[in-house]
Amino acid sequence: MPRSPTVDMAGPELPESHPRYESLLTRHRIEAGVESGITSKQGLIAQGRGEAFDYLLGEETVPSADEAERVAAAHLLRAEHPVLSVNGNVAALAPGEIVELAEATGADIEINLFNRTRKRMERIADHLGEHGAEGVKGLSADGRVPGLNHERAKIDSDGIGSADVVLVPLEDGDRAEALAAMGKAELVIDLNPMSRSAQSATVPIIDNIIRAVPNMTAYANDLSDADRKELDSIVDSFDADDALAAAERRIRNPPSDSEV
Ligand code: PTJ
Repeated sequence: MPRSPTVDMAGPELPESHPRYESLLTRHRIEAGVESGITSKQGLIAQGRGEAFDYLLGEETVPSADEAERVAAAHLLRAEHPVLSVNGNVAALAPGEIVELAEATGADIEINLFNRTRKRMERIADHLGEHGAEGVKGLSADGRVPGLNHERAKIDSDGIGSADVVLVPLEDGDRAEALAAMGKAELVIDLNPMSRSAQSATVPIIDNIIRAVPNMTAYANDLSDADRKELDSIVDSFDADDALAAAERRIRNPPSDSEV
């Protein structure tokens, strides 16, 4: 069963009973992120795109996404060097949740921005630090993703550069494809099952980041005693095309009220 997200940064006067509580809370976090220089203005547009798909998915973690989140947790646990990539939207929406996932899986956290400025990088690093992150990577940028000519190509050689498994939430398609070409297993969180990032992922997670990350952490904790054989079998049983098709089916055929 999917777990509810922890909501520790409630917006102004937002009663939890409000039917659109989660959606309004998410908007509030993005707005606050833009105001504090963490999230880019383009992040507002990305948020709107995501919301439209979330609405179509019923604003809940559908069973295929729940399965993908368990599989992603297994990938992170068996990785030699897992890294969680963070951009301005991720930092605003789920900073504490990312830190908890890193702790549960032994992953590094690396900031990677499309609209990269030194100031934003530092603000995001400070913000993650306030949520308990240590040793956040991304600032040295001594490595490159081959085949990309924008700021997202900049990576740390001891971070994403040497990672075998990378979580890339709210990614753009170019970089997702380039990281896949580097041979990394990519866990992509994206509400749009038709996006290039989701399509090129080893594990596409078609869910809202604010639900997906806490659920992955819960699964990582459940699986903390699992041996390599069990983790391998969880990973091997997953079919990315099936997961994408299931999400698309759900969008095209929402359950009727009587089935919910
Ligand atoms: O902080 P920066 O400078 O690195 O910029 C980050 C953004 C997000 C602005 C940049 O990567 C961008 O423009 O992204 P796109 O191309 O708009 O893609 C964002 C994808 O994330 C879209 O497919 C959305 O459907 C999806 N998305 C948006 N909000 C969420 C989401 N997926 C999961 N959870 C969300 N809350």
